[in-house]
Amino acid sequence: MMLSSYVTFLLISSLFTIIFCGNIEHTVLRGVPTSLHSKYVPSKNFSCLDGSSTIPFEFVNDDYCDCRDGSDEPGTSACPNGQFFCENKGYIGTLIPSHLVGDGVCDCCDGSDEYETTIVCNNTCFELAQKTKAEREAKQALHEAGVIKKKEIIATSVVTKATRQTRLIELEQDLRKLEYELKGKEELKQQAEIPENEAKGKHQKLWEEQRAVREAIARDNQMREMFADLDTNNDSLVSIEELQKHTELDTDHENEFTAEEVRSILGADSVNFDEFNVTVFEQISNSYQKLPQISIETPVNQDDLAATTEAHLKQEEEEEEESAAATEGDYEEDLSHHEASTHVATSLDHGKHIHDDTVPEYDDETKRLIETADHARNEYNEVERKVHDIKRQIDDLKRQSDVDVGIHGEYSAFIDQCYDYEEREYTYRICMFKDAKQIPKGGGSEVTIGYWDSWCGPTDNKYLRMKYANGATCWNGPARSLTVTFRCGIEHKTVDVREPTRCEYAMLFETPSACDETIAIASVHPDHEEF
Ligand SMILES: *[C@@H]1O[C@H](CO)[C@@H](O)[C@H](O)[C@H]1NC(C)=O
Ligand SMILES: *[C@@H]1O[C@H](CO)[C@@H](O)[C@H](O)[C@H]1NC(C)=O
Ligand SMILES: *[C@@H]1O[C@H](CO)[C@@H](O)[C@H](O)[C@H]1NC(C)=O
Ligand SMILES: *[C@@H]1O[C@H](CO)[C@@H](O)[C@H](O)[C@H]1NC(C)=O
Ligand SMILES: [Ca+2]
Ligand SMILES: [Ca+2]
Ligand SMILES: [Ca+2]
Repeated sequence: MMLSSYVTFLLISSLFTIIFCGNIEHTVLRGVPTSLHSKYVPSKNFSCLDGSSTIPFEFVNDDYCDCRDGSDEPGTSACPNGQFFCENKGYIGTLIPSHLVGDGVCDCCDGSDEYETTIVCNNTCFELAQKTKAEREAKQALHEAGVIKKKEIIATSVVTKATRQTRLIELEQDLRKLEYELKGKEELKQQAEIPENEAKGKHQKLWEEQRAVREAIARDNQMREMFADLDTNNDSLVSIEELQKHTELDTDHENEFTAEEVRSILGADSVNFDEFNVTVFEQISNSYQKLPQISIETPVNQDDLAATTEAHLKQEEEEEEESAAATEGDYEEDLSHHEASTHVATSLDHGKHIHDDTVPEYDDETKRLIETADHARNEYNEVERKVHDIKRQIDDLKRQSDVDVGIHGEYSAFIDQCYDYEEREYTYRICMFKDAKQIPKGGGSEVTIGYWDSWCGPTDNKYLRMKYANGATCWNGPARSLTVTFRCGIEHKTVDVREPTRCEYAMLFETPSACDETIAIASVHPDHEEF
């Protein structure tokens, strides 16, 4: 582990700066990096590399720590902070902490850290070099193949972008035309609707007037009949005694229907026809019930009365149904009409049709006007639908061209694409530049783990990562979010999903779009073949 991390460090930082010399056999210079040989001159006193002190050269590598920075003991483990240089001939020279020198474990691939121990280290530098080379070549091959695909994506992106632009211009022209057409259609619609509304209004008003007349007549008939019924002694007056028989008019059902209560309805001891019409009828018409004929002469017990009334009502309902069936051809049957009529029928026969609310059929002229207006409306709606459709297309195109698909459009293949990743418990679905979801495999509701937010790679490689934020809130926690990291691959595919911190998901995604031209080109660079 230690070795490989140093290898990496040196690969990155000083691949070209390390000069390899073939024959450093001076044990005094053991562990000294080649680049620092000029500082270690046996004929001179040694100055610690940090300048803290100067010591005789014999103190270098004498297994006693003299310099604060450990620079006098590169070849021993005397200084805790010393650094030993493995020459690693055939591979890459590396620095290791000097406490690893002579610890019985081979840390340098050339075994030079164990020169004093009895351990014989196998020199693995050659194999390491082979392995590293193979790995690097594989990586280069991958990037090479990926870059070919990436270039195709970029080429397609250029074409798509141009097509999109052309289409956008076309659509915007179409939209202007259609909006102009729509304006015309709207005017036509309004023009057609004016006479239509007038005719409909006229028709409605006429019908309402007729209905009002019909209702007034019905009311008068009811009222007249009720007065005649009530005036049992035919003296053209309704007296307290006459009304008192109608106990159904008693509003508080606790006590009897007293003379006082009846007087308060009549407003006097008796009322004539006109007074009845103006002051009494409205008060009692809803509750009033005709007394059965026998009840006038002989008092009857309550049960009989109830039974008679019930039979009477039933008969009325039946009659009502018959009459409704009979009028079906003239009026559209509807529920409210039927209910209203039945209700009225409980008070008086003549009330049957006063709440009939069905508007009669329009006359031919009105029908023609409605037809014309309908036609104008349909034409308007048709154009309006087209306008909506074009606007939606324009929005889609604009949305697509607004997406940041990389400097050269290398991520353009992601537009409107979704990718699934199957895991044991969940399917993770990422819809690029839109959202990411976690879908339970055993059923249950899917959870949005983030909505497209931004590219969030480091400043020198912004397109390395993307962020999906503001997902569904965790129970008792923050909103879910997802970071996608891209790496070079031949296909677009998710290769790993994790939740390293609660509610913060991490996805690793392979795509040719992330392949690197410089790595691909490096394979033909001869300098890299040597160590
Ligand atoms: C080394 O340093 C000592 C005293 O610190 C001095 O006497 C000696 O001359 C120096 N030797 C060299 C080679 O400079
Ligand atoms: C060196 O390699 C041989 C066989 O290849 C192995 O038996 C031996 O243990 C190795 N020595 C060390 C120190 O790893
Ligand atoms: C009142 O007149 C009606 C018919 O007009 C009649 O049937 C009834 O018997 C008369 N009642 C009395 C009490 O005269
Ligand atoms: C009853 O009174 C109304 C006014 O409230 C009136 O229009 C109607 O003609 C009167 N009916 C009779 C039959 O007098
Ligand atoms: Ca020393
Ligand atoms: Ca060691
Ligand atoms: Ca009377």
